[in-house]
Amino acid sequence: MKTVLLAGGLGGARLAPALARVLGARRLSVVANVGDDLEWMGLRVCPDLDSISYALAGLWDRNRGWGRRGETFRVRDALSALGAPSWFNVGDADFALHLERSRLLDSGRNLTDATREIARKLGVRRVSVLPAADAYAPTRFVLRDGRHFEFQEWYVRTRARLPLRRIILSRRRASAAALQALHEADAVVLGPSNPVTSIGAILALRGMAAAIRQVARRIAVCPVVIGRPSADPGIQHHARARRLVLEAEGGYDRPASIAARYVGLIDRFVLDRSDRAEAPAIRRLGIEPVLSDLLDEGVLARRLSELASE
Ligand code: FO1
Repeated sequence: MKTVLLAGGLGGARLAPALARVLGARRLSVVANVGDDLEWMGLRVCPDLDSISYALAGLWDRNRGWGRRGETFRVRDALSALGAPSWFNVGDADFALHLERSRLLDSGRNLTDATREIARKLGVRRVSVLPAADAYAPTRFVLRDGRHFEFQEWYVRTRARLPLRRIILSRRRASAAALQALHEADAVVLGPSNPVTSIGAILALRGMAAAIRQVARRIAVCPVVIGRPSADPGIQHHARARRLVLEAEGGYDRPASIAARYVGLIDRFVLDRSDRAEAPAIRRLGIEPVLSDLLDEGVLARRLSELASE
């Protein structure tokens, strides 16, 4: 039994280690969004790939929701003192990873190979972490005031405060390794990540949707639990981004509205028990609603493992 998890940074970093424990690491491949990638100080930064690799290696800063635990920011501070841009906070050890990835890419390796090498050095055991695309494929935004921003400029620099008019997802080719993993999979899980800028950015890549439709069991996990907003300010920023992104797409930050984006692609949609009132609307979409506990990754991973093998 092989399972592929499609995911963004936060949702992927939380769920992937639990899923690896339940399924067995060899049986899991994680395809990470690359729409959040940016060029920073001449280096290629891949936040979602890195969050997932750090989490699988036990290095992820879960409280902050990105980067490594115990980071220092001396390079950022020194750059800032020199007058360099400093709105994107890259930690010192994280900087080292971006330097090494950029060196591997400059030496002719593709992002799939560079990611594999780095994950192995970080101590990721057996789980394959695969970029959704090898090409640079950033998500772009048209703001309501007409300005154009790349993902991180809007998300971090403005803290997702400016309303969006349009979201432009890259149509570059999906990576050969991601397509191959889907080809060999018995189940695919669309993770609890932003349905447009994380999962949608993966689905928009050429070849991806067709590869997913060929997998026997296709499951999505809802990224939202209604009425349980987190007290964590970092997460509020994340939730605001999701609301503005869905608004720009004419949708709502609710389970049934998110499930509607996946019609024709998935058979089952896992949502939190407390949102059971949404289940009939999901069933009317032709998708089977499955209730679980979305705030407990262990419980969720066990439920997903059952669904993947049923
Ligand atoms: N998120 C922030 O809110 N502020 C930051 O300064 C920031 C820096 C950063 C550096 C490296 C990295 O891998 C991620 C970083 N993130 C930061 C997180 C990132 O913007 C988002 O969490 C993801 O792109 C969303 O999935």
